[in-house]
Amino acid sequence: MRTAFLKSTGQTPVSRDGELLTEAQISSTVQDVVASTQFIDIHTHLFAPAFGKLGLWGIDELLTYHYLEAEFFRSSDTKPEEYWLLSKRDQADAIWRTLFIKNTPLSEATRGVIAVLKAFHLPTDRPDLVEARSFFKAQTIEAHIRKVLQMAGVSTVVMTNDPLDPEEAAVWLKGVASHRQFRAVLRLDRILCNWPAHWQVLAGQGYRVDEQASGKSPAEVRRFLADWYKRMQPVYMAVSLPDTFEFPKETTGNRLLKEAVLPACRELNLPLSLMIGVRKQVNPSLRLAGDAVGRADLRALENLCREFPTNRFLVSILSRENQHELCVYARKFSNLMPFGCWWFMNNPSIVEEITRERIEMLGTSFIPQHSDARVLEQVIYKWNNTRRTLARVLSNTYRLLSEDGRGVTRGDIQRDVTRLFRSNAEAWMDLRAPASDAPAQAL
Ligand code: RAT
Ligand code: ZN
Repeated sequence: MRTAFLKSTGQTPVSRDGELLTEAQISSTVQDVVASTQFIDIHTHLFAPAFGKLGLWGIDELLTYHYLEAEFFRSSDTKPEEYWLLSKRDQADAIWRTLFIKNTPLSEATRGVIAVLKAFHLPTDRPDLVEARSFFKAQTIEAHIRKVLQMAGVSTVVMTNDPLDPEEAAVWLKGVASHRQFRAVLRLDRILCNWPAHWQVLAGQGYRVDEQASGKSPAEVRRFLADWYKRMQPVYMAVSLPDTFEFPKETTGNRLLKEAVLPACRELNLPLSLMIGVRKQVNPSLRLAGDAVGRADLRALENLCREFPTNRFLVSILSRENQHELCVYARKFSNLMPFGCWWFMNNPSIVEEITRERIEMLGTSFIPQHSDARVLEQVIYKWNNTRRTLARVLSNTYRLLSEDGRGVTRGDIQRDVTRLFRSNAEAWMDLRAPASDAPAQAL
């Protein structure tokens, strides 16, 4: 069927797969395609089962997510120092009572817990968590992971792997079997943002580095990254940077960025993810929930994209005020890939605004979302929310396109959704399953 506009101009549609959709069909087709396409989740804090206790899942972890802890302290008389003394189970009970029973769970993060409970047919309004706890206790992790990823419509999740985290490094050093659905990322925060506190760990492992990152240090950090590349087979390297990040500026972090990380990314053909705009620990008593946001000067990003045209930068920005500039820079530099609506940006109203803006300025040449899930089951609600918002934004965009004179087919919609949620990531990262499931070599 052709659109009214095409009929009225007498224009012959170009030959493309499928019939042109009417306005009424556009929205149902978009919903269908968005629901049936398997997405790649390019940034999470989840772990493959081989990492044991590092991988968080279940009701107590869902309720003690730091997004909920921040909300809890606003509605409870419990002081952070009292809360941290409680067991995880007691913390979860306190949050459930405060945010879900004494108050209506209206916020994005609280609604997320409700959506997860509903997805598993668990009660959403009981005063206690007995049923939910016994459900999660009965799950075995491997099968549960498969089921949850399938429910979320996600084929592959990208982890966040810190080689300087002692607990995590110990697992890698033992040798980890690769997992079909979990890919690694080499996270560099400790190296690039707090070198003075961490250089000795590298020195202790035989890398000839010093506190000033002088002399051979950058070359030795490159050797360290190459060694960890062999262990992790990461799909990119990543760092989260403060709102005050400047480049170029003579700092230890920038020297290591320029002389170690960027050359290593070029040699290994890996993109570098820059997540810019965090203001760490504005309220340390809240621990992980104590970070905030600041507007960044994106000229630092401009300088990096221009000075290092053979490096590729995957970029997410924390401040709403920076989002438009990010789109403008992406129009200037094809080695810049905007991704996701990160952390404080991951609310439906803001996701809608940012995604609309990105489509208007970049078409499909960006990656709209990642889940940032820290607790396995969060992928269910986070991706459900993304699909809901995306379907609205895309339907509206296709309706406008159709009105403007270019009818759309299901094939067009499928190609676009696949590009947004799969092919852009695949083109930037090698996401093919590692060759064998044999344990990675312990180096
Ligand atoms: O969104 C979060 O959970 C934050 O705490 C951060 O972990 C952030 O996503 C990051 O990767 O630094
Ligand atoms: Zn994250």
